[in-house]
Amino acid sequence: MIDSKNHVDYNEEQIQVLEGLEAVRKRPGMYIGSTSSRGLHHIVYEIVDNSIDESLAGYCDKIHVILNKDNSVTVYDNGRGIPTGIHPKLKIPTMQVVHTVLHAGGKFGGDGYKVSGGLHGVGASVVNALSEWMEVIVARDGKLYKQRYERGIPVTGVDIICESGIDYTGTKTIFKPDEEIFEETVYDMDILVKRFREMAFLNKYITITIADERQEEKNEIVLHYEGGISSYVEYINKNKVVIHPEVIYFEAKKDDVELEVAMQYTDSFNENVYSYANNIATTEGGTHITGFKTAITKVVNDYARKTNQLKENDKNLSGEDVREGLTAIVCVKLHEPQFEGQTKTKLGNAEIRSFTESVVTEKLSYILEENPKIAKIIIEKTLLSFRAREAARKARELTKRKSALENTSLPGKLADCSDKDPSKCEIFIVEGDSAGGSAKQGRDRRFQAILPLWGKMLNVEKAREDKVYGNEKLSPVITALGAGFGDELDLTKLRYHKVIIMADADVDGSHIRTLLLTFFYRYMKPLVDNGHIYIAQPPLFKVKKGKEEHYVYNERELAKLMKEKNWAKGDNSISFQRFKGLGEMNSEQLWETTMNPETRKILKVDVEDPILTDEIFTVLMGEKVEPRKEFIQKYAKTVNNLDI
Ligand code: 28F
Repeated sequence: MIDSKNHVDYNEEQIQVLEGLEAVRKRPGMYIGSTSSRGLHHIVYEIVDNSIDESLAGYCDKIHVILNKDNSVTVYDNGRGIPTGIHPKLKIPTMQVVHTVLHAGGKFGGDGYKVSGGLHGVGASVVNALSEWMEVIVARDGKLYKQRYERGIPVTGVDIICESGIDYTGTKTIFKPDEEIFEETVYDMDILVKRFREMAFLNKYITITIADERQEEKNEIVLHYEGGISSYVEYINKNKVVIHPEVIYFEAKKDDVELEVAMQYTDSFNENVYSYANNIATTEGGTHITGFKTAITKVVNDYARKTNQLKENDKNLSGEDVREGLTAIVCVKLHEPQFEGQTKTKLGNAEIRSFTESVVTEKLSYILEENPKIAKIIIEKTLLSFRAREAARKARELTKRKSALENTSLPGKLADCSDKDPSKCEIFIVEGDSAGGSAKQGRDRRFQAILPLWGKMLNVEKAREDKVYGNEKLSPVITALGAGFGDELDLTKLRYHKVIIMADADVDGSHIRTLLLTFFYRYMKPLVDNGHIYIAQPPLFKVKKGKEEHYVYNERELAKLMKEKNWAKGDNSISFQRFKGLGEMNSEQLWETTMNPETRKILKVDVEDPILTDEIFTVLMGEKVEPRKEFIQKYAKTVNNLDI
């Protein structure tokens, strides 16, 4: 309320609103995870999630997202439109409540499924607080209402900007992320398309249109998959070799819980099972996944025994055998989901386990009975895996017995470090003896171990576990790390908490690096998930002018250095030494540029998007040549030293 002397005195509610916004702007990371690019994209998801909630309630099937020239974003839907009436408790329009009171977005008490973003629905008010400005336009009751906010604070009322003749309903939100908050304010279209494609797969009745209007030529993508999660499985398998043509799909609803499952086997050796609860990716799994895995293992074993493909005295197929090569999406929708785990992405509701287990048991048994051809293919695949696993176990026993006999506990080539506390130790896996040599000289032997790689490498993407045992390049790595691999992996036995891949910056170096990453990702994934894998960044150039010398790690840094020093490329008092391989550096150089923790650059390998990562390994390392060629041709223009 503003009195005559233009003095604004706030009532209790308004003070609460201001304190809320203040808190958000002071610690934005608490609400949206980070203010980096990830946070910038997260606030779009928050707004779109409100439209998705409206769709889950059954009132919206079209959502538009537009990236505007001024880096603002427009989102609009054809839902009912946010109510504009005065909120009974807060005595201000509901539309204003939703955008200014923290956590007021809890739309549906009883009847709907609250779909909330990764941080579980911080809602539109947080986005508003972190936006330089936001405008919301609601079409409802035949009228158009509009309110404008600046950094979360209303600068207009909820004004009627069109009195009548509005024959549609919906909500439109336009907002401009605040440059005072976000380090990065330029949107990446690919990131948004990937996320909204996932949303369209998970919500088959929705059409999400996303348009990039920041350039002259407009770029619009329409995302709609009436096949829902079956289309999602087909999309994930598009570069794989599937072993039965149709996706197995079933759904069930009991009381207020909905379950949907889509699954299809491929000839690959890895498992791709993804799960969601109310559209939130449950990356840590939970009761729905437990129920699903228990059920499919039981159903496949029962079917294999019933059809006599598993003999009386054969051991049971393990869960890993049954899931080898399986791509599956398990989705549940429920009221009051309990999210647990480190990143709050593990479903905790106990009743969901038995519900999922009984539905999957009943439905999958029926499908195998009705489709004996598909059933036979699946059973054969799991038996193959079972036998290979048995062979791997025997190979493992043999290796253990052999090493016990010859007590070659650590590979000969390993130059170990003296400290025995794994949390302080790091191991450099180095390609080539010359680099290995100078690395051994250059290192700090208290906490740095060196393992030079030699022999023929194995592309594990196309090999099973038993092949890994015999491989002369990989087994020294497995032995040196000490934590085993595959089902046997035990991180408590890991001897170094930093595993640093140090390979040349050339094509051969990147090939060995990719093969190692494929091995770690496919057979030691917890090592990647727990942030133990790093990539050393050797310098690309040494630039010398008189006494001054600098190491730069890529072309961009070189250009930056030349600009900062105001040096001209033509100036022949400057010498450039391009490092082809690690071996070219002496141990001293290798130590200020690549190994010394104080001055080196190492890249931690982390998997942000498991589906995309799986696709990249499948395309780059898998059986099919065509998708690899397409991938390389698509990205070739951005990579300068590529030979196809
Ligand atoms: C571009 C972003 O925010 N769409 C939304 C609705 C619809 C309702 C609603 C939203 C009332 C008090 C909770 C309408 N009619 N798109 C959007 N569409 N919020 S947000 O209600 C808010 C509730 O707080 C809506 C009847 N019930 C709900």
